[in-house]
Amino acid sequence: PDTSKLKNAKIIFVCGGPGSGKGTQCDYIVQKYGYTHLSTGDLLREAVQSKSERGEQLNALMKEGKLVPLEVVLDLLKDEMLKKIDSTKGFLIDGYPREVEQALKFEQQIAPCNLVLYINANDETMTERLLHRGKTSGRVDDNIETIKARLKTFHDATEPVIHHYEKQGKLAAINSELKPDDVFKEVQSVLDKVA
Ligand code: B4P
Repeated sequence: PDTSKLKNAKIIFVCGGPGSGKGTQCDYIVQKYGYTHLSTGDLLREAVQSKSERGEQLNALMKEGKLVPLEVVLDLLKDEMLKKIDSTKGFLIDGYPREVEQALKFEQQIAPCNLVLYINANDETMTERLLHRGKTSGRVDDNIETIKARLKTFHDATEPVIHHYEKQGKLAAINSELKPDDVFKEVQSVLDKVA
């Protein structure tokens, strides 16, 4: 698709480990600041619903706690951004980038990001939250084996993204060990300066 319309879009990436509270904080942010929330995890789960062969492959990767191919995620994001660009003040892109290559490709093909929120919790906290959610979520990846694999993927592939943006001075790290409301106070102190 022609993405030239997107090149001046305001873009906030929301990064963090599995279960760190990314989606949770995005819901709060949308309520207060009115950005368009795009969760790559949600977009992929919708793609899986289609029951296509492609969907089956994506589901298998998610079940293993691995990243799906970069082109798949980038195409989903482009399509959704183009649908919303005329009516939005900016995009909150949740769960992306998950590897440095995703960051580079996005910025080459779409636009540079303005800010990266790093929602930061430790492995024990993230594991507990996901196991708790797993009791009712029905998600293929909220079980102990997959959670371990997701944490490994996060440390190996996604932490370098954090350092990449820290070096560029675009990173805002948020302590996500607190209650959701208190985490959001920290998020607001960052966004009030830029939003
Ligand atoms: P995601 O859907 O992004 O899954 P997630 O990391 O668990 O985040 P989510 O937003 O659901 O949960 P949150 O932390 O808010 O990704 C799933 C899979 O999709 C990946 O493993 C990968 O395979 C694939 N994928 C996604 N994006 C990709 C990409 N860009 N490239 C390649 N592959 C990709 O919350 C978790 C739980 O914690 C909730 O139950 C919540 O209620 C609770 N919680 C949150 N904050 C809390 C707090 N402060 N205190 C207590 N509980 C809290």
